[in-house]
Amino acid sequence: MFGKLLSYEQTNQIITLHYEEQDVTLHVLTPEIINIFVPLYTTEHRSKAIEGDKEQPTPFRIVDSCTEDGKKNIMLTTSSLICKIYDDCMIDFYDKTGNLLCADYRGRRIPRFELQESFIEFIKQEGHDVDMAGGQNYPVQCVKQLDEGDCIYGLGDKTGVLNKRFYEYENWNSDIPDPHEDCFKSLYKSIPFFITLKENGVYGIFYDNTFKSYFNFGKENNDYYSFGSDNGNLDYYFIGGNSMPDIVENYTYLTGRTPLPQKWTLGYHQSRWGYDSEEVFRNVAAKLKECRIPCDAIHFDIDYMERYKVFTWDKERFSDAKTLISDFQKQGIKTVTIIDPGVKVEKGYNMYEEGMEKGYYAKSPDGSVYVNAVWPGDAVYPDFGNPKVRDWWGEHLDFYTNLGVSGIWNDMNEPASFNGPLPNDVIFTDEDRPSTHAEIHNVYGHNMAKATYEGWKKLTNKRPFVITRACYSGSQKYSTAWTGDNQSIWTHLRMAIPQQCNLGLSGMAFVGTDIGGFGADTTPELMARWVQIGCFSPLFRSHCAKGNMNQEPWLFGDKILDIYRKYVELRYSLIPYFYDLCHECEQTGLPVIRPLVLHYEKDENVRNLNDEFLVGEQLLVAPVVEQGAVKRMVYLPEGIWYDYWTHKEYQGSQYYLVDAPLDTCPIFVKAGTILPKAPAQMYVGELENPELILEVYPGCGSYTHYHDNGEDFAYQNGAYNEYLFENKGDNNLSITKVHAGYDDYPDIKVNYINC
Ligand code: MIG
Repeated sequence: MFGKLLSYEQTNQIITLHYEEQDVTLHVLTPEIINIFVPLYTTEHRSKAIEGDKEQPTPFRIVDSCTEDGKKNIMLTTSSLICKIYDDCMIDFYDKTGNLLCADYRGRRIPRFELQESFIEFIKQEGHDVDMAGGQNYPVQCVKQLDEGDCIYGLGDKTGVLNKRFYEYENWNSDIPDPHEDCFKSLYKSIPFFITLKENGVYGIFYDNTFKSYFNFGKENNDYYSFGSDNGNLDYYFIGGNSMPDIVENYTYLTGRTPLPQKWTLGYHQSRWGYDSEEVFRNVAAKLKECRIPCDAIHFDIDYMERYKVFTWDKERFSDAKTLISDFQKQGIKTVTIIDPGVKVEKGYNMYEEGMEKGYYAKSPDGSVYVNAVWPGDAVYPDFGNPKVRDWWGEHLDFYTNLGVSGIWNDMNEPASFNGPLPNDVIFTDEDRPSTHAEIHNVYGHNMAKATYEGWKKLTNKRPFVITRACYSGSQKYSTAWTGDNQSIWTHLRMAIPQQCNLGLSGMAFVGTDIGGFGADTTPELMARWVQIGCFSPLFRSHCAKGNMNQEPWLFGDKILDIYRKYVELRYSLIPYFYDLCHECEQTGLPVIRPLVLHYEKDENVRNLNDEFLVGEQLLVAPVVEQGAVKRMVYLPEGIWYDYWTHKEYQGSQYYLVDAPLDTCPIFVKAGTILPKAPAQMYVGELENPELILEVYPGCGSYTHYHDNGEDFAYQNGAYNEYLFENKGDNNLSITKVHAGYDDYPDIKVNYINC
């Protein structure tokens, strides 16, 4: 398809390769990021994920050379990468020492097996799903070599295990209420970014294509992996770096980082689909207080609306939403409301009428407004790819800000539809040109979240709190996310760990799962174990489905309530640490919840570790994810670790069998840790200016702590404090204020943990 490499031209940092059949451009963005662009669909990138110019002045050299058999090739060298370019657009990447990182696959593709058409038809009769394990060719495609030990991470919210090697996935945002199984190819999110960890090196690839895409990580054949799409450009970024954190940092440099959230968003959130009247909501809030469960937010699912019409509030079931919301505020509870994209077709309904008049809804190819159905019945789809539609939607959010709502939860934005899928040719806008559902589908949620974030920011001037179900690469700039409709089953508790870890590696740092499980009925034990994982998710929310058993923490007896409270309180005590991690994330893109492999990539024992995770670098959590288990095996990586509860010392690089009765989630603290904590509160901000408590563990280490008003953007103009704590061991801690711009703590208490 490309033919021989004839010549090349260089314009600044862009190299155009002239092949016999096709031009290809290489763009050196930084010493570690190189874009490969084959304009199969448009001449420009038109990225939704990358905003602004990411090119940094980068010196590099190009030399012509020849392969052994006399074929022309060229070699491009930056300070970190070497890139060799051959005929047929074969491009290989090496690190600066000449160690091969990633080579295009030259061999013939050999699927693991092939079945005859007749046999496929035959076994389908019983309902078997015939999975050919790849072997397909897509109009846009890239095939790269795999080495024996390569592990692959990332790709957003996909089901299954942490390491995606040997699995196959698709990016097509899908609303799937059925139990999410390991073999599912897609879920709600499309994040075409993955990290390949090799025995000797690491790299990332961000494949910026919004069409339906396919990833086969060696399932088809152990010697290669492939990614491709139904349409669009072959447009990918090769991302180098010295370590996995470098790759994440570079990827989030490109696609953006999760901005610092308001502090209260790190508190506990109570939700349930089915809370449907003022009385029910007031009771939930009262019960939380009565049971002494700290809480910062209650979520209002679709039942607050008048017949599921977005931007309305039912007046019969809620006498006065404004008073309810302000009463909650007084108790320290914020209101978060759901907003779906589908707008009810109804004469006289302002959102419908206005949007129709302005031409803001997606259209069928014949020019009529496209109608499908969601909760409100017949509904139309706002065309969020049009900047005017985003502004319009954003302005209307004043309906919510005027009532005192504090955050918006965007659901159903894959977009979901009840009357069959939206046809691929439904017309949407891509910024300044018409586009199709086929191209826009995977960024529909992204654009909705962007509209929500930007509108909310204008209206409130506070850091917007947005939650989205569907997203694309780069959505982390606008929104947090939850993992959608999980179920109250143990496999989904287990899945919560790799899923959140991979989302974090894929740039989505502020995520969480529905605690207790959304669909199906939970059990007391599952509830207790879920909160022990959930309290470490940035988005710490209990939620469940209408039609399933209620799962408020007080419904399972005192023992479970006490356990639940213990972990909510643990979370509240750790909010300064979580807030620091959010600050770090805004700087570096490193997530809050991290797989161990992120910091211990050389350690083979953690490359496939699915049931432990790190919170930042200091805490290691090894929750129980098996029904009935009261002990579990824990692997601790190199160094010395301390049991958070008992302070028992452990030597790392070893497996241990540890006790984990129902009220205990094994947590380990790295030696030398300085853990910033807050005094107990029923909600963030209950104490006006709480002291800071530092728990100092044996060993040496340093830690930077960040502090600001937790609300607005003043910190961007310097209104924050930063402290450097240095643990010199032997109960000797020094505190230096390295940036002064905000109120001092009334006190910084130092608690030496003597183990
Ligand atoms: O079709 O708004 O994932 O969290 O409670 C169900 C009702 C629609 C799906 C979301 C879930 C939410 C529910 N929604």
